Amino acid sequence: MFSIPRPSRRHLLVGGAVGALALAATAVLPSTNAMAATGCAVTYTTNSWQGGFTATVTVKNLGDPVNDWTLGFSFPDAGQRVVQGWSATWQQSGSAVTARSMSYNGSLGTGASTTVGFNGSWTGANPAPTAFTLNGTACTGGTTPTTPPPTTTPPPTTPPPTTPPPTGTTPVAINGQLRVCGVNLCNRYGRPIQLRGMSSHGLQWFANCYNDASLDALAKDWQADLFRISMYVQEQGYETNPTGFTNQVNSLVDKAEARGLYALIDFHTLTPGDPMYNLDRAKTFFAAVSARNAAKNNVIYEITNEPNGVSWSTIRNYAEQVIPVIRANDPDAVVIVGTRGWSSLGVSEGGNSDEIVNNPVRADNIMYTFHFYAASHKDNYRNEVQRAASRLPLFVTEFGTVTYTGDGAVDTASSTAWLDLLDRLKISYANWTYSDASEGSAAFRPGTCAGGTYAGTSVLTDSGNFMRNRIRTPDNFPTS
Ligand code: IDC
Repeated sequence: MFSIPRPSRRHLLVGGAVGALALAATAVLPSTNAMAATGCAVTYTTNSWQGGFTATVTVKNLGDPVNDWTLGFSFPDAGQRVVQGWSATWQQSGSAVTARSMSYNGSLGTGASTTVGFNGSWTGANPAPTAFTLNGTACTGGTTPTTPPPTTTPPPTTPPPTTPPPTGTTPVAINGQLRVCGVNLCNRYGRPIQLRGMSSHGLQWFANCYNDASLDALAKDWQADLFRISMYVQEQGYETNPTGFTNQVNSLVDKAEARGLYALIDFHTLTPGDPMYNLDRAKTFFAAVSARNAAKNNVIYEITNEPNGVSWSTIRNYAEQVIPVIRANDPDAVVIVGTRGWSSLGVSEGGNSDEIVNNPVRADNIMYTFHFYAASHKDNYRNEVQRAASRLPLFVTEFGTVTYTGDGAVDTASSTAWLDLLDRLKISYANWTYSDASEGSAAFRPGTCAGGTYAGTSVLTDSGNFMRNRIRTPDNFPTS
């Protein structure tokens, strides 16, 4: 059978002309020999724009199972370069490129496939490579060293899909394990998606708001994709009872999983603003939650909420110590790193995103946090997000429709401008808060959580109504 070119992907949100290339070079023939069988099929797809591209490479093992693998190919044009890869160790020498498997995707059974990718640059032209090898064997189809493949079997007319179609309709059932590709958050089809959801308030204060009924309402009535679990570290939070808060977070991860919601585990540092103050606690906490939740595909880790009063290099140093702790247990999960000035990309402390672009965290599959409060943060912040979004993967893990105090009236005009921007850029978000706190940012009226009814609009504040209307619109997640 022959695989067909995959459809061209959505373009990245980067200025300039967008082109798409798709290539599939395979001749897949059944193996009939028990001797060491080799063979492979590769699909290489790019989103390309002037000077840059993102490549998604799916490798299918048609031979005997392997425990690790090296993919090889050559760029046809001398100006093509791998800039930053993911899900493999990428190297380039001249035009020859290799991608070595990671510990978590090295084992590939017969017929199994895995997807890796990279951001690249090009100068003259950006043609797709035409020949690939897997552990030295050309990826032209299933072959055995000694027996020629039978030629009598007619090929089926359609190839099996590389990624099976979803078996459910929840956000996690459709999108599966997420990963960062280029500046986007991508689903298991390698397509950019936006997750829209709500943040809890501090678990130490509002535990009674997070239960089966409230999470049912979030998943079914609000049609949300995401639940942010905001675990304060200070203010009577984690530091006072590490085991208790760790268990509480884990149980909410399970409740999110049961409803097909992504769970964003927020290590909610706020005061003091230096994340290093909590470094040891962060390592202990993330070692525990990443080990416990490694097998799940709905978990995203947010390692520090709002660093403030510290340099970007300190935040980066913190990230480069905490991320390996998570990766050791849960190598494929997306990790989100807070930014300077209360996660304002530096803007609230007189900086901007250049400090991150010039000095990024040395880890792959990560995103950077941006927070805003719509009544306080307006055009200059929106402009910076728009500018940064073509260069950095951004995730709005928290925002309010009100002022930065968390209180006051909904600023409908500014909130609408913000969410329209995030929708257009496919930037995921969580709104502060899914709680009945006596403050304008809370979605529920005071006393709602004691009452136990969460669905519908009668329990909602102005902010809750505004957010439910935004979040309930269809996601239209891509499924191929
Ligand atoms: C606020 C809560 C408020 C609480 C205060 C201090 O709404 O009830 O007393 O924290 O813990 C943030 C923070 C978030 C803030 C929120 C609103 O991440 O913890 O919550 N905010 O002030 N950054 C900007 C605004």
